Order: sequence, then structure tokens, then C-alpha cells
Amino acid sequence: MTTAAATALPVSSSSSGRQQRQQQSVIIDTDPGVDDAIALLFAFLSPSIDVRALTLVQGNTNVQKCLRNVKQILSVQAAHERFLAKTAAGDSIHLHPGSLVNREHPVVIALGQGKPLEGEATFAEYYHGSDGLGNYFTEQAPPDSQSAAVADAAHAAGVTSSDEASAEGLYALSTRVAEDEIIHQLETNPAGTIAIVAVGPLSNVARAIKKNPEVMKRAKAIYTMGGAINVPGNITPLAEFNWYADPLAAHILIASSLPVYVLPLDVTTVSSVVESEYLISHALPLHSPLSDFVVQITNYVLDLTERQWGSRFLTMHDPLTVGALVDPTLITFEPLDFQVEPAGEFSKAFCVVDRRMLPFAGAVGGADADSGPKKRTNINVAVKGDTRKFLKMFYHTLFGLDWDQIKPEC
Ligand SMILES: [Ca+2]
Repeated sequence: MTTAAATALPVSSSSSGRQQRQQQSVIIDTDPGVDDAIALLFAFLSPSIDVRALTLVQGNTNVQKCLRNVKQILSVQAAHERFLAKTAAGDSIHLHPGSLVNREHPVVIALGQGKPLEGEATFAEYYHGSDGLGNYFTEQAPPDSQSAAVADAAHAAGVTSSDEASAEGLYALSTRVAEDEIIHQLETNPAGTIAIVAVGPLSNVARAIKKNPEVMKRAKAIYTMGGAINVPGNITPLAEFNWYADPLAAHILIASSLPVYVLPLDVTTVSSVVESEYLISHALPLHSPLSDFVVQITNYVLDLTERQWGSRFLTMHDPLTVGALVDPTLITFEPLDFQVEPAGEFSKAFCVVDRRMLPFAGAVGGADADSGPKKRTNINVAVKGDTRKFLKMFYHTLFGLDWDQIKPEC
């Protein structure tokens, strides 16, 4: 395993001779978050993705902690790129244009308002740790042991502090609030070129829709990880966390006429499971800044899944969502006409699917006698994910590893 690791890492960079694919520019709306962190690293390392802006939303934790986390993620990514450049043989390795250290412009970071459209914020620190990053910053851990170990590991890996990362020009804090930054990015780029990837509660996206619905039509597409269509929820019997944390925001997006691609629990929980056994045994020996970081932030979740479900695994909801843009063949989408319950004592954020055939005139929310049944087709829902393809992308992009060699039997 170690031998494979030693030759594997540079694969995640682009060689000078490789044809660059057209890049997809994205705004990632995120609440990092353990799987958000991995999704961001995945996006930065994917040559086909150009991350223009990161807009932060309360969710897994509050926006202040999200900001600290995202700065650390950027710092780890930059350290990883320097590591790749240093370990590459001769001058044959060139980081792709979207890489942080080669960017002409820093990644823009904008903070959201830190609250849902209505009511109080709901956090998921029970799953992501008190800092939202698997207790990477060790708020609950014994300060003299684990935090020192993390600091030592970060120093050894060349990971800088967030201030140093800013000084390096890796990121720039926007003076705009998140919804205004989304609008600004769409206004100042050609229509139909920017995709929004929303992997947290939809507060920022919904505020942007409410504020400037016309400009939002300039988005090429909006991808959202959220909802539970035909499966139970993960925070209530009916609701998935992201949409439950701001059900009115989810309602506004799904009721809109925008081109939306939904990755619900139905697909993410079965198509993105990374087993600890393989992650630890193959990523850990690499000892790159990125692999060390991923192992550090995932330990908390792995301990949790072992306590709760008896096995150590990670469900990569957010990386799978980024993967849908990296490779359009990864996920199969089908149009689905549904609404999100914006309130309700027991049904908050429930996905109300219109399964009627609408054979009669005057059906509520449906047809009239002249034009026949009308179902909306702008909301596309993932119905199938290629698990093996995702795992192959995951291990290759983050660690330069070949999944076909790690687990060739399935
Ligand atoms: Ca998230």
C-alpha cells in the first residue's frame, strides 16, 4: 500500500502534455462541515472546476466557525499544491489553472447572514464536532495533547495560519454579504456560465432569489444537496438536514423556475459511502498535507458512526454533489414535480411529490381543461449514482490512488 502511495500523489496534478478540458466556473455555497471540506478540496483539485467564490451559510456550524474552517481548508490546499510541486519529478508536473497557487485572482469568500429566513438556526455539531470540522481545532479535546499534535502535524505539513494564507493571496474576504456576492458574480460574468453548487442550507441562495430573481436566471444551473424524496430523513422522520435547517429557503428554490439539480439522500447515502478501512489504509500512508488533514477531520465522524451504527464509514454527500459537475455521467437526473413543505409541526421540509396523473381539469396545482396536465420540468432530481465511478474519482482526485487496484473485485 505504501508503495502505491509513493507513486500515486502526483497523478492529481495535470501534466504539461495533458489536454485541459473547458472549466466550469462555480460558486460553492457551503457550511463546512467535514464532507464540505472534502468537497472543497475535491473541487480545487478537479481541473474541470474553477471555484470563483465560496459563500458561507450557517448549517453544520455557525458562519464564524465556517469562516475559520474554510480559511484552514484553503491553507491545506495551498500546502498540498506546494507539496505536489516539490515532489513531482523534474518539471513534468504543472498544477492546473484552477489551482490556488497559480490563480490570477484569489478565491472570494463571502459570509451569509448566519440565520435562516425564518426562525432560529439549526446546527449539526453533533455530527461534525463542536468546531464543525471534526474537532480539528480541538475545542472539546484535551488542549495540551491533541491540539499540540494537530499544530505539530500542520506545521510539519507546511500548512500556514489563515493570516498567512490571506497574505499569500489565496483568498479575499468580500465586503458583500453572501447573497449579494452571488448576485455580483452572476451580474459580472456572462449569462449561463456560472453554476451554483449549494451544499448547505439554502438561506443564501433563497435570499439572492428574493432580492434579484432576474439576475438569478443568469446561473447556468443550481445544484443542491438536500431533501429526502422516497427515503426517511436524517434529522426528522421526513426531513433531510440542509432543507430542514431552512425549509422556507428550500421551498423558494424548488418552487422557482430556475434550472435546479437536486441530490437527495435517496442517492447520496447509497452512492457516496467511503469505508474507513480503505481510506485509512491507503490515504494515511501518503502523509501529504491533504491526506493528513482528511484523516484528522474524519476521525470524529468515524468514531460516531462506529458508536451509532457499528462500523466506521463516511457518507460523502457534498463531494458527490461536486462530482456531478466534474463528470455529468456520474449521476442520472430525472425531472420531478414536487414542493418543499416550508412549515409544519411534523412535516417541516418534507418533499411533497405530485404523483397524480392529473387526468381531470381543475386539479389543484395541476391542469386546466384546455391545455392538459402540466408538470414542471425545471427541477431535476438525482435517481441514480454510479458508486464505483464516484469512488474512483474520489481516490484519484484527492490522493492520486487507483480504486481499481484498491478494490478490483467489485
Ligand atoms: Ca454541507
